[in-house]
Amino acid sequence: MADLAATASSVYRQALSVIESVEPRIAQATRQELADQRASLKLIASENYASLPVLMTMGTWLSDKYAEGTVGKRFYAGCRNIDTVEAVAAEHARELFGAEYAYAQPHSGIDANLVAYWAILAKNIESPTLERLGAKTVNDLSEADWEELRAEFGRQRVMGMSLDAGGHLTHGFRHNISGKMFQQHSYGTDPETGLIDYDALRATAREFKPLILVAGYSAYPRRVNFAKMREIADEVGATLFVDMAHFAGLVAGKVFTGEENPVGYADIVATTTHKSLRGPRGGLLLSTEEYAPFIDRGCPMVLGGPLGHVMAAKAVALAEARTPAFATYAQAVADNAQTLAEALAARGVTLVTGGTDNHIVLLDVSGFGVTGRQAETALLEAGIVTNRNSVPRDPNGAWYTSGVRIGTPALTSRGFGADEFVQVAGLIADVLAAAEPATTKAGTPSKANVLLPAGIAERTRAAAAELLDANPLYPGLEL
Ligand code: DSN
Repeated sequence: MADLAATASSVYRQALSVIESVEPRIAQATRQELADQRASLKLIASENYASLPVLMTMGTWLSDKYAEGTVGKRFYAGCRNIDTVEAVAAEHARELFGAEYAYAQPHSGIDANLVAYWAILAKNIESPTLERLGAKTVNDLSEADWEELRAEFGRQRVMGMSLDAGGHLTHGFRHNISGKMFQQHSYGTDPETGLIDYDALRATAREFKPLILVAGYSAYPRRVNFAKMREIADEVGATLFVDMAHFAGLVAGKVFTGEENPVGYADIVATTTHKSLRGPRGGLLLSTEEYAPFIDRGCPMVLGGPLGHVMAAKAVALAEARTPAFATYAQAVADNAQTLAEALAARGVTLVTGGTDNHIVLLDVSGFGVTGRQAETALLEAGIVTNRNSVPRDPNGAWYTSGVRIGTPALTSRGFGADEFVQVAGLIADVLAAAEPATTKAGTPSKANVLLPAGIAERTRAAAAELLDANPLYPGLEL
C-alpha cells in the first residue's frame, strides 16, 4: 500500500493528540518508545517490529467485548464479531502451519503453555478417571474421589530442557508454576558440543517416564529434530508438547521443514505470535483433533476473556505470514544469523555450540572478563539492545550469567542484510573487548557494574546510527 505510511502518520498523530488530552505522560512515553526503537540496534532474539496494519488492528473497540468460551459457544451474549475474528485467526493459523486445530485465545506464551499442560492433564488424567468412576464431569465426583483426582494431578511428570541449556521457565523450572504443578526433570546439552544429545535424552526419559515431553527453547541456537523427539515420547508413553515460540516464524516461512517442523510430530504446539512470527503480543496453540476439545476449555479454565483486538491483530499477522514476502523474510532471518555468528567468531567471540542454525546467537562472554550482565550493560550504553542469558552449566547463575543472547528477527525486519550484520558483529566485538568490570568498595571486581573507556559508546552509537538511518523503522511514519 503506497500511502500506508502517510495514512499511519495521520492516524497516529491524531490518536496521540487525543491521548495527550487525557494523560500526556502516556502520549509522551509512546512517542519516546518509537524514537528509542528507531535509534537502537535491537538484537533481543524474542522481539520484532509488527507491521503498521498489525499495530493499527490492536487499537479498536474489539477490546471492549467479553467473549469467554469458544467460537459459537460463549458465556456472553453479542459475540458474533468476536466469533468472526477468532475463527479467521484460527483459519489462518491452521492453513499457515498445516495444523488440524488452532486456538487463538492465549494472551501470552506462558498462558498458551498453561492451557496446553491442562489440556494434556484433562485428556490423560481427568477423562480416564471420570470414565473409570462412571462420572460425566468433576461435579459428579464424591469429595474423596475429587481429592484423589487432585492428588493425581500433582503426581504427574514433565521433562523439558533445562533453563541454562536454553529451555524456557515454563518447561519445568522450579521457580515457575510448571515446576511446582509437576514433578520435573530436565535434559541438558552435551558438555562438549553444546548440542542436544538425543541418546542421553532418551535414557533420561526412559528412567523418568514423563507424562509430558517438552521440546523447544528460548536460548538454544540450533534446530531440533522433532521426529526423534516423537520417537522418544512414543517409547515412554509421553505426550509430545513443543514450544515453538521462538522459531514459529521460521516454521511459518518454511525454513524449518520435515523433521525440523514440529507440526505433525507434536500432539500440541504452542507459540507466541510476536517473536519471529512478527505479530502482536500474544499466544497461539496448534494441535491434533484429538486434543482440540481439551484445549477449548482454556477459557475460562486457565485464561480470562479473550482479547478480541489482539486476536484480530493475530489474524492480520497470520495473513501476512502466508505471503511469499514472509518466507523471504524468514530465510533472511536465518541467513543473517549465520552471517552474524561467523563474523563474531572471526572476531574471537566464543559462541555456544560454535554457531547457529536458527535465529539465535548465544555469546559466552566470560573470555572478555565480564559477566553477561556487564556485557548487556556495556552494549546498551553503546546503543545495542541485547539480553544477558545463562550459558550451559553457567558458573555465574541466572542473574549475572556468563552469556548474552542475540537474534536477527527485528533488524532483519528493518532490512538489515549480510553487510549490515557483519558491521553489527564488529561493533559488538569492539564493545566487549573494551568493557572491564568496575571495582567494588571491597576492592574486588564487580559482577554487576562495568566500565567502558571514554568515547567507545559514542563511536558505536554513531556507527549504529548510520546503519539504522539507512534502514529506517516504519519508513515515512512521522508523528
Ligand atoms: N521472554 C521470552 C524470551 O525472551 O525468550 C520468553 O518468555
